[in-house]
Amino acid sequence: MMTLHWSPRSPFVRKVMVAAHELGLADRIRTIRTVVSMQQPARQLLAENPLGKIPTLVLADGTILYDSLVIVEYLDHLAGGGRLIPRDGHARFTELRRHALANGFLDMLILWRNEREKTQPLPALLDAFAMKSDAVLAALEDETEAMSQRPLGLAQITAAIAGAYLDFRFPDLGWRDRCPRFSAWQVRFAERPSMLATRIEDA
Ligand SMILES: N[C@@H](CCC(=O)N[C@@H](CS)C(=O)NCC(=O)O)C(=O)O
Repeated sequence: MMTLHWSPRSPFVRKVMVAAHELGLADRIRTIRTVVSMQQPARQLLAENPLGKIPTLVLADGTILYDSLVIVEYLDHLAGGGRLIPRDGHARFTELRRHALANGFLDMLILWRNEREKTQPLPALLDAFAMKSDAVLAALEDETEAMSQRPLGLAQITAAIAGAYLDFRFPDLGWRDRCPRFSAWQVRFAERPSMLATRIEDA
């Protein structure tokens, strides 16, 4: 049995859990609720992951894995390899680059949310986040068709989770009206059992 430091709100944890469901490995993962905050690092977690972040996965033999990309690579390897991240060639690097786009978007959304919740957010930073977010959404809209023609993979999982995270934390952004193709694709993807089983919630 593997143990995953988990929270129902983290999009990175969700990425790992969606991958586990898609690979048929979810029942080999025990989740433990781990509360993290940038302002108050969780002491116990630091012993396992010095970065103090979730997801962090502890294997049966005590081996510790982070971050979410490494954990998904490991799960994919357990499931035979090359299933969510193609093994080689152009397909592999396109998958990883698209994952980096959606994952970098999530990293940025977390920083953006922190900034805008401050009593005195830096206007230049808020403008920069808005500008980059527009550019990422335009790229996702542009790439939706090509991405959706690929077999299920980590890029699709991460992009769909980013869309759901926008609904959850940035309902004011109006991304669905601005990205009709990405939005329609995301709605369909969100119906997968792996997505339904891992819905993000404020709990
Ligand atoms: N690059 C990391 C990002 C993980 C991450 O930022 N997790 C957040 C929760 S959504 C966290 O643990 N934050 C606590 C902190 O930054 O101290 C990954 O892909 O796993």
